[in-house]
Amino acid sequence: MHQNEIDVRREWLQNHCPELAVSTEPAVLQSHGRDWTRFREPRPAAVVFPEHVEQVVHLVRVAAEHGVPLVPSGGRTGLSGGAVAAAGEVVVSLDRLRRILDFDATDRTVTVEAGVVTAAVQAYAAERGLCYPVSFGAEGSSQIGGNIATNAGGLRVLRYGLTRDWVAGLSFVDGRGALLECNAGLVKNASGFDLRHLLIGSEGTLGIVVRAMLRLTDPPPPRAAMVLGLDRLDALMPVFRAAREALALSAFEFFSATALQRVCAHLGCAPPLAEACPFLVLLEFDNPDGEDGLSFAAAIYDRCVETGWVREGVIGESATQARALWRYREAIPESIAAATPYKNDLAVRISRVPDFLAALDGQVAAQYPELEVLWYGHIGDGNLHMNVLKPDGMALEAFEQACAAASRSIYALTRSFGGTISAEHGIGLLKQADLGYCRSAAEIEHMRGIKAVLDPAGIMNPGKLIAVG
Ligand code: S2G
Ligand code: ZN
Repeated sequence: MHQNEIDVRREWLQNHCPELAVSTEPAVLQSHGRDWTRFREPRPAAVVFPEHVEQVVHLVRVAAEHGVPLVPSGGRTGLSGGAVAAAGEVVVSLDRLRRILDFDATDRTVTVEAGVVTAAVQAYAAERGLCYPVSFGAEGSSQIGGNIATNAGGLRVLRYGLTRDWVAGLSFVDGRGALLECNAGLVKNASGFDLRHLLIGSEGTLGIVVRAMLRLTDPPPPRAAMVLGLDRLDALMPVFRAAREALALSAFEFFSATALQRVCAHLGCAPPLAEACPFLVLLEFDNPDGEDGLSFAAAIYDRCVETGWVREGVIGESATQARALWRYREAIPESIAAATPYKNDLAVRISRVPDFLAALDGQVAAQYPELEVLWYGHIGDGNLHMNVLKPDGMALEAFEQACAAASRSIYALTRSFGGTISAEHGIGLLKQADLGYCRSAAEIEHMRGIKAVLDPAGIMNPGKLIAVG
């Protein structure tokens, strides 16, 4: 978009939304015009900071009248370019919609505005003897509105499911500027389509989530964690099945030795095991009985070693020890960020993981012979993060093109296993052209139809998730 068009859009904002806080500072355009992806240069016309829901309603109403594209922006921790504004759009930051509006101990719900940070909800629940259990590395900066827009999953989906499972109600502004309240905390409500679940995972393309009523649950019992070293990928699922049969698992994570090397270099720490095993598993489980309860874990460990699935392992019995073990897994994204990773976020049914991993391993070696590939992810959910690291000397555009080309065959393989090309990071901008690898033409046509109803002017996060027209 040319500068004079951007200037016209800024003037439009000033004339139609004079009460709205607006920034056109280059630093703000840069920081708020993107998420964690680095493959597109942000170039929004402006960033607005509504302080009340009514301001969002008015902005969307006039934007729909004048065809002004809007990009909702939360914690900007997205990983598929869903919050990138690269074409003169107006970024709608939810940063200032940060109120905790209500708590009900009987319903066990907390009602928050969309800009409330995930970790703030977790702390608020804990102060009241409850727990908001959706947890992931970015929780200290991600916002509830963005978590809902991408149906964020994270580290304990195995036990608690996804954000979708914890939204008792939500309010959103649709593409015409209408404010809709969905479900309002009812446990049962058999009164037709549940629009709440349309908005969850819609990546800002159907409307802007402005409030949410979140379910809370009992705090977890004391937990312990184990890191196990494996020599072979095909040992992964037998270990998972053995652990799940004997322990009350809350997480079952996997990462490769190369990922661990990056973490140890980044944190300046020693690895968790004496020997360098090619694959590692971190599992977390309820351990209410402390030292006495570890006999089950020890028995599982012994069985896995005897069968040759596991070479060695370490247990973190206390909360502090378990946290130290978690750090090896949680620190992977930050440890590789400087290498501009190209992220594949794949998932297949859990039962298909062994064959899928074996097929993928071979294909990746063929597709990326010269590139460093890291594997990690939530194997307990069938979700695998395969990150390709950009070599220092390689230009970003050439790197992205090489990875995107290789991704097509990886997506085709994923499709052949009935899997998805985006397990939790969303489709956003970066995978929009590849949606057909995991959704049928008929589904995509209906998705377009739903968008046409909720966003008839096509101003909601255009170019993300589904190509319109
Ligand atoms: C994970 C977080 C983001 C990333 O660590 O499970 O979903 O960089 C990811 O992959
Ligand atoms: Zn993940």
